[in-house]
Amino acid sequence: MDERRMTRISKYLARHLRHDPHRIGLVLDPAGWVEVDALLRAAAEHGFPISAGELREVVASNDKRRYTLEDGRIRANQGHSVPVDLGLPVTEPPEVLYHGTVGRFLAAIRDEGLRPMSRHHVHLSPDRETATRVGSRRGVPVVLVVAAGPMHRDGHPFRRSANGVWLADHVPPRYLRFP
Ligand code: HQG
Repeated sequence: MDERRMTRISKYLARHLRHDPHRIGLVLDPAGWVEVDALLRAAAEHGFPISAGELREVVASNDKRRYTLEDGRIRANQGHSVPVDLGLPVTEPPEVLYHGTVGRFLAAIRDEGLRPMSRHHVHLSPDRETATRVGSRRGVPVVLVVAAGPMHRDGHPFRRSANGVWLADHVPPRYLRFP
């Protein structure tokens, strides 16, 4: 499959497994899973046929391992805006994590810290390179350093998604270091 087709399928999955399952008549279970058969049927009925082989290939070779396929079901590993409980355990984070953003958000972030905005969690990266990539989606990236160790010891829960993204409910400004 060529790169463009892969990206199109991945974006289609993100839209319907994270944000808008109802658009194609899908219902996610409380943990975000849907039967693969139901997904493929719904996609075909709504003008975007995907073969089972293509789905497997997209899941297996996705650059960020965005999806998990198991026991005939599929779900997005993170990034939902619809309410789902991924059932991820609270986990001790590394001392330092990173968040990639852009200059125009800095004033608000200094003021109120990092907020989940339209997602369920604030997304934090384990390394600077990843955070830089995340920030670059919106413009010239600015990487903030998050004092995850102290935050954890102060009782803030951290979780890690199946693809290595660290998730927090909110990062108060005192745990952030700005460049
Ligand atoms: C910013 C992609 C104003 C925040 C990536 C970000 C990631 C604030 C934007 C994943 C703010 C939200 C998530 C505040 C945070 N005031 N702006 N108080 N607090 N922001 O897309 O972290 O390709 O929801 O800095 O790789 O950019 O979808 O979050 O710029 O892992 O798999 O508000 O999305 O993964 O944007 O990206 P997002 P994000 P996928």
